Amino acid sequence: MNTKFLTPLLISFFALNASAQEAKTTTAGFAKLDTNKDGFLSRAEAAKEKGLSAVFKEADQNKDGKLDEDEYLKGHSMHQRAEATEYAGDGAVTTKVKAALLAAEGVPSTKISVETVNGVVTLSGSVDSKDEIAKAVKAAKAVGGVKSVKNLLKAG
Ligand SMILES: [Ca+2]
Ligand SMILES: [Ca+2]
Repeated sequence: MNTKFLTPLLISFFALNASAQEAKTTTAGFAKLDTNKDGFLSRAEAAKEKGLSAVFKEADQNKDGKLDEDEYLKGHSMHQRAEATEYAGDGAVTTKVKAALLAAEGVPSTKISVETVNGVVTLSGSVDSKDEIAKAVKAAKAVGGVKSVKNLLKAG
């Protein structure tokens, strides 16, 4: 057999197979949410997928108050994207807070752990004095994108 002709055939076969597989997985997500099997997702059905409710109205393009499969796929990628953006935001805030602590005078930045969830920064760890805690909190609060600072730092 001439492999020169067989190889591209095989490649296209696998490519087709892979995309069919992907479509099947997303459709399975829709089928799982559509508990009454009417081919649409009501608000209550959509609520079972985390983040989908928030984009429901936007995803419901024909404004019939329910999502068909295409609308679901659109909504699904919308909230996936929104979550990814939010996550990057928190990561950036953590980086900026760490830099601010490092730059702040009288703050033992290496002893402080920084965590950010939806813009809320949590500082934890043990430092030497209450003065250091106050300075660390002040420096963190001054960082852009920080909604509030939760202080779990201990002195002693
Ligand atoms: Ca349904
Ligand atoms: Ca709709």
